[in-house]
Amino acid sequence: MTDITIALSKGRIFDDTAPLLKMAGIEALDDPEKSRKLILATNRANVRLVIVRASDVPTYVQYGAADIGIAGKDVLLEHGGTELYQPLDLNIARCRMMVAVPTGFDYESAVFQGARLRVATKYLQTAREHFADKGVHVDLIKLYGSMELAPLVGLADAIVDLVSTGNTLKANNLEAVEEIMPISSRLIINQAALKLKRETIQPILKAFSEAVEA
Ligand code: PRT
Ligand code: MG
Repeated sequence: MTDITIALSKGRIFDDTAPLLKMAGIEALDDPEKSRKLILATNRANVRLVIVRASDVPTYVQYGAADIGIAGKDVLLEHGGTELYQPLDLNIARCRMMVAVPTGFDYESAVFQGARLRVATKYLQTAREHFADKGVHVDLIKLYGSMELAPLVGLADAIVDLVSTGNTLKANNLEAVEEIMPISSRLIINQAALKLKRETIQPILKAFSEAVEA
């Protein structure tokens, strides 16, 4: 049996993926929230899970350190998706990529005037493309977390961030003013692995797509 390594992050992606894995006959022997292990064995001797930072998943798969990965579209857009086969939208960990501003800020006027807008975000590629399409000049400020703080302390006029319930925005007196795109997580596969390990990967892929349909 060919060995298969699946890369995913703990938290919401693991939580939403576990039922799909189960339907594909794969169950982790440890809970990543409780264990400190980074490599988790599964009920299948030839399948293991590696627990990595969400934004590192495409890198592990790109270089073949993992054969399969599960990553958000937000992460894949920033990574560029080079050399990754992306056969399946798993429809999990869903949220929306949005532009948000302090409540009451006149975003429509700010973008129509052609005035420069300062935008703080972790998603530089996505933000750059979005504002370029609108013909709006932006100064992008790269942050690694808590984007919501930036407009409150004068670091930026607006942020580009993921929104699910909207509670984080509300708690910080911000409001979403534009949706950039809906986001969900996708299955990604190393292209060489797909060819070399086809007999093992294909049934897993099939089981995943049936689980998503169900
Ligand atoms: O947390 P860490 O810094 O390690 O990395 P990460 O944030 O990239 O990972 P993780 O596990 O938090 O998210 C993994 C993936 O889940 C992301 O890449 C998205 O595709 C997806 N996802 C779905 C989300 C959300 N929903 C989400 N709400 N990722 C982040 N958020 C954050 C958002 O950035 C904001 O800070 O939650 C906050 C808003 O939530 P609400 O419910 O208050 O709107
Ligand atoms: Mg997070």
